[in-house]
Amino acid sequence: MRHTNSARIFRAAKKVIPGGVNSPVRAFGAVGGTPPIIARGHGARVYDADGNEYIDYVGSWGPLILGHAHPAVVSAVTAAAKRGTSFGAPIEAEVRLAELITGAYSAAEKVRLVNSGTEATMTALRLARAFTKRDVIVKFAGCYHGHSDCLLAKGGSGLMTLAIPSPPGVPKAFTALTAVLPYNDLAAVERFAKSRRGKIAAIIVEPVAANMGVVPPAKGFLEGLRKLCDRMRALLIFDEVITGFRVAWGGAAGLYGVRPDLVAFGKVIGGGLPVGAYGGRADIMDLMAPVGDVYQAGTLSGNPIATAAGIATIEALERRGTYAELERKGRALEEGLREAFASAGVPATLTRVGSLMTAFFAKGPVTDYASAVKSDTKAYARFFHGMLERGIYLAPSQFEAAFVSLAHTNSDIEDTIVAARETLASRRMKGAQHERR
Ligand code: KE4
Repeated sequence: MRHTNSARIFRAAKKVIPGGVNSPVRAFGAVGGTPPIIARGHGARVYDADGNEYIDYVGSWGPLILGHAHPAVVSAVTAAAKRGTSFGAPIEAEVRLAELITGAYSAAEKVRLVNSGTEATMTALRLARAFTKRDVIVKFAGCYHGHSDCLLAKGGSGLMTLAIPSPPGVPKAFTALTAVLPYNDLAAVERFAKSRRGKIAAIIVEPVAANMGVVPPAKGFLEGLRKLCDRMRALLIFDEVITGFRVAWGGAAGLYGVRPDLVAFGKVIGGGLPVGAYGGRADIMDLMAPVGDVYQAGTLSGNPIATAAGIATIEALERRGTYAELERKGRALEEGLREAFASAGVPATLTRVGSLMTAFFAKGPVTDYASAVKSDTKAYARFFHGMLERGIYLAPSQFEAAFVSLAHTNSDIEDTIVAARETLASRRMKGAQHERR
């Protein structure tokens, strides 16, 4: 594969953008090498500036559940743009998108649209603190809820990828109010709750963790958090920025039958355009200005273009059989990869919920941050590049998810498994095993 144009463009990027990227995980820091500059996408594929073609499992980190440049999304966005891109005034499309979200997700009696998952989780926490009149929040090591100050403590995603424990610039006073506990460890949460009686405003959790790689909730974990929040009169916040409309029509709340008090959305609800949302019980949401006094605002919140993309995406997902298809494709990829790792004798733990999955280079089981970080990230990096050379674009980090879309075909999945078999048998991986001994 030629990468001349990507190399040239990336050199230019680094002169004017820190690290040449507008989001750290894109820079290939964890896997090495120069990221291909993506020129276009179509369906399950992306094409780089040198014309190389890849089957894409990043999918813009989750939003592209329909695949790239889906006709319904492109025509909705084009038509909306012709009517004007933003008015800073109420429009019907934002009502329609809010109705689609509240119609699918019963715990969201009301929602407010914002422009990113970070804004959604940041505001949900502010709301929880205002509603409970308490300050302490609980999050879980390896979970990532965006880059707002009080949520950056021991986060996942790029913080894990780049091994940034608690980033500079965040006052200790801020993270001092954030307790970080082990994911899937209910006893640890109960112990902490006992020590902070009456002080905890909320527990925020990725109901399926996907920022330390995919780590499903242990049996009873989410139910236990729900009961504990009820007992201590704290709020349970589900961060469904990744899982919302991804793992089920009703999100992880619907899949596991646990009802949060507040929820954050992003990614899929914007269909590739900048949309986040927070929602929940109407009595809590009505504390938000202009009804109540809790403040959050946004120039482009609910804008016509982004809401058009979100509506087109969610309406396409409403079709019968969508999630059964995503489950079938996800299972086929998981089973094929598991067999490829086993026949190559490479220790791996595959985790999956629907179309969301990770292959950890670790014996496993992987149930939390401590077990996820045991993964052989050097081996992952070799696997990543072996797959990239064979036209398969995986997440450039062991601590992210692979996303299967409705655009991935059975032959895409089969080609991916063949590429995995070839990569795992290649000298490149042999080198990794040799190093490990
Ligand atoms: P954004 O602000 O990036 O829209 O959303 C933040 C966020 C909140 N909650 C969860 C569970 C998330 O996964 C995210 C963002 N996810 C990362 C990938 N794991 C976005 C990719 C990136 O940072 O470039």
